[in-house]
Amino acid sequence: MAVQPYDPENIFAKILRGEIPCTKVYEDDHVLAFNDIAPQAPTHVLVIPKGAYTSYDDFALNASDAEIIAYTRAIGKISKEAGVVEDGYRLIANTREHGRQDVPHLHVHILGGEKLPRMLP
Ligand code: IU
Repeated sequence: MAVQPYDPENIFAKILRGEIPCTKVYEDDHVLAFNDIAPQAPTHVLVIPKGAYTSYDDFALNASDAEIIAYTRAIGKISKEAGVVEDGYRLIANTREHGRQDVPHLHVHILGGEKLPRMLP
């Protein structure tokens, strides 16, 4: 299937533009993080880059080094601030159709706060 271009009307683009509210937990020049509206664990935060990247591969291949460092570092900081680091947590980046990505703006889920169900692989 062809890779879709970035859709500026996706819900996370609207959140970034302030058109839709979110419960913000972190923001810097390159990154925004907010609580998932349908949490799947006691801690469920979504971390998104501010740049217009559809998915993990788009970001990893096209973002600047500064954006990649900021995003990686922010995920570390947010996990620590959320208090999940000591007991452990899960990072998920559902990617495109087979990965069941619903919102076409890169987001990493941080899940923790309880022992999560085992998942494949
Ligand atoms: P996915 O990996 O694309 O399937 O994850 C999308 C997530 O975005 C999912 O967990 C939703 O609950 C979440 N979400 C949200 O936090 N706010 C919204 O307005 C919408 C979806 I639409």
